[in-house]
Amino acid sequence: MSFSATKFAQPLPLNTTSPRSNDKPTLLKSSFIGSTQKLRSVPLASKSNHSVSRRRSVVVAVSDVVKEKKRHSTTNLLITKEEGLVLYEDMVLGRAFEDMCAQMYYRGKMFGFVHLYNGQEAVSTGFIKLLKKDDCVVSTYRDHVHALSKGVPARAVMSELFGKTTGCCRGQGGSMHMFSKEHNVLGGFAFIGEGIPVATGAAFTSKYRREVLKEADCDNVTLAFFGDGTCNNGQFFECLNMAALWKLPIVFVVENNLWAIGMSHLRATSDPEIWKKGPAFGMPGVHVDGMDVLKVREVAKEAIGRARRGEGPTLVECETYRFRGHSLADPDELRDPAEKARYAARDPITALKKYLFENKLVSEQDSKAIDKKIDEVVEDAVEFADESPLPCRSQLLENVFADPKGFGIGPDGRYRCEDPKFTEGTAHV
Ligand SMILES: Cc1ncc(C[n+]2csc(CCOP(=O)(O)OP(=O)(O)O)c2C)c(N)n1
Ligand SMILES: [Mg+2]
Repeated sequence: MSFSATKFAQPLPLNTTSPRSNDKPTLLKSSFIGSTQKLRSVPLASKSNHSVSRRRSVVVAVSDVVKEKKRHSTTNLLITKEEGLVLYEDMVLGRAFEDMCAQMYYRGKMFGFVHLYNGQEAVSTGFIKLLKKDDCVVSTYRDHVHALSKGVPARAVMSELFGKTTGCCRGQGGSMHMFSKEHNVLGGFAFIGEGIPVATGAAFTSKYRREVLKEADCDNVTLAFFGDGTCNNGQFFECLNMAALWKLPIVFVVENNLWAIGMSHLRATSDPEIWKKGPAFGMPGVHVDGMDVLKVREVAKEAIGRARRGEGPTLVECETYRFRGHSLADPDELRDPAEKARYAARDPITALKKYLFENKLVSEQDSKAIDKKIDEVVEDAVEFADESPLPCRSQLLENVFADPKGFGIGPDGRYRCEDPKFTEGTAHV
């Protein structure tokens, strides 16, 4: 099975023409992202057009990928018990960790903006749990759970949020800047789209090592996670172009949660079906139900496999939803309660649990044991973070490139911050 096989149908007609003034937009009935709004589209180009058929060959409907997999499977199951337990544990960790963050934030333990991932767990788990240690992950400001899925310990993530020296960035990054060289988490990024070129560069590094430096065993893959709002940013298009041009081992994972802060995706984007932008650059574009970890995982397997085999990048649009406001400072009053309720009913953790129980892969006892273990992990992370020391004041000057006032490393090799003017007019440190 491959994304490039022509037998897979596309979910909606591929829009290959630009709107002409006399072309009346047509309304396409679509269940796209569960919205009640209808998508606007333009008339299709002629079917005989060569480039249209070439592009169509790289577009896949995920439901067909999953059906195909089921057809070839003797057990009809998409996962083993062991795999099911790993997925469930990772998703429960993500949810419990974020719920605890909310509590700690409101108790004043964290500073700055904190963006939670509740509702989107199937995307992080479905993709990242398939990675090898040397593979890279690049995230956004909604990054705690990506870091956890990639193996950064809960203690290190919580301490980072508390601004403590034991955090994965020694307390200097905070919520939006999770980074771990050891785990190849190349950062959370506060500016939207900023991580995409970093991820493209990481993928370029893998290819360079394999093809130029002749490191034959270097088959590392990079996953770039970002949101729907970010797909209207130029860096997204520039990187799709470079990745396709150089056949880089990267997967662009769009977490389409329908909203960019308070801006609806359908209002902000000329063509809201983001997956279509892959074929426009000559790479497969896939749309998947991001509330279903098993579907995400099937698509992720194929996309990561393609990248690892040197077949190039894939764009995957995961239809998902965030269960909380944009950040913990957002009262979340803009979104329609009915929309929220509709997605709450599709909670990805509840859905996985149902699948595991119905197929007798996991017992209620197994799942309760995992819930208890995760509660302990999260409690322990909070205690650890709370008891950890704050960084010393001089740490502020570390990793600062420019040193216009003569601060920084002194002749004795130590950091200097003794000038009293340093803190004048700024926060007390
Ligand atoms: C370059 C840049 N422009 C604007 C912002 C302000 N901003 C912060 S979050 C956000 C919305 C992003 O939405 P989306 O990509 O859908 O991600 P989500 O928050 O839904 O995960 C914007 C515009 C920013 N952080 N960076
Ligand atoms: Mg969004």
